Amino acid sequence: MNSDAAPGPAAERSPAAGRAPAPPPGAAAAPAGGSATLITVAPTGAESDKARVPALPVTLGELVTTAKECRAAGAAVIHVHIRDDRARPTLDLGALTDTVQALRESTDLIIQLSTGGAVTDGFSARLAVLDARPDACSLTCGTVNFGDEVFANPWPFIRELYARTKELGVVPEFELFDMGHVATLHRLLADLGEPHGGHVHCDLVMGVPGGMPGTAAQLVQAVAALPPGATWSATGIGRTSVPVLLAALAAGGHLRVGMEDTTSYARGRPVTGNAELVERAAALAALAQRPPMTPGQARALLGVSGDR
Ligand code: KMH
Ligand code: ZN
Repeated sequence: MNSDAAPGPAAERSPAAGRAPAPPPGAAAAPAGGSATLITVAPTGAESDKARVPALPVTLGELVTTAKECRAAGAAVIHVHIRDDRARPTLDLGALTDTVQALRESTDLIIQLSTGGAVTDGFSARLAVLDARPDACSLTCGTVNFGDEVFANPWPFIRELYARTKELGVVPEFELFDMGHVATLHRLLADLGEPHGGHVHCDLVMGVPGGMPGTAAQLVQAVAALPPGATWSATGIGRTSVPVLLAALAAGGHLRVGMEDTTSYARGRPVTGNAELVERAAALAALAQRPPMTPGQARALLGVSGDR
């Protein structure tokens, strides 16, 4: 969805830096980032067309190169969608497994596979993504209008996917496109308990046409509604990318950037590669006195074990 318009310095605190103390229920969340910022890169997505966005990484080679560049620029997590040999989105399990292996061999990034896929993907294929044995996965907490399409996430699917993450030891990141998704996250945790890894981390996906707007006021409202002790990242789609990034830093959150979410660096200036989006995020995080987290620090924050 894109509606446009040197490894990070080590954090100054312990590897657990970035995990927030639990605020009382209902209170505005305490700063979620400690002294370091978790940067996730989402390099590809399922929506942009390679013919229109030539810099989009769609082959395994392009993805590995992008991953290394983004790691060097300050990313700690990579959110992965893959494409087939005609650059169309695919959830082919063999290709996903090869991708996890290749990324694991070439970087120390936390590998988070998308279980959202494309709006056309069925539930069984989306569940099967976990069989590629990533470190982590996205888990969207509700259905949302998605431009002219619908991104379907009914409760029974959410519940089954979450249960499967716990069985397989995959750390979920809860994707929240709307305030109703926050309510569903509370319901999910009440029903099935804490995630694998023992820590709740969310990503506010803002500015999707049909979801919550990418504004500072909306971000503050969403953060205040998160479960106590949760950490969070935010990403703004399209032209909301920079405002959401700045609001997230100001509110103590973490960041997701990448060509899945925006293909314009600035008005009229296409992104030339994912690394420049990570570089900008890392520079702004450093300016905010919260430099990028290393993957090792991110593993400690998120509860991702390093032994897969
Ligand atoms: N491509 C969107 C329909 C996710 O990765 O989990 C869904 C998406 C969310 O990108
Ligand atoms: Zn995605």
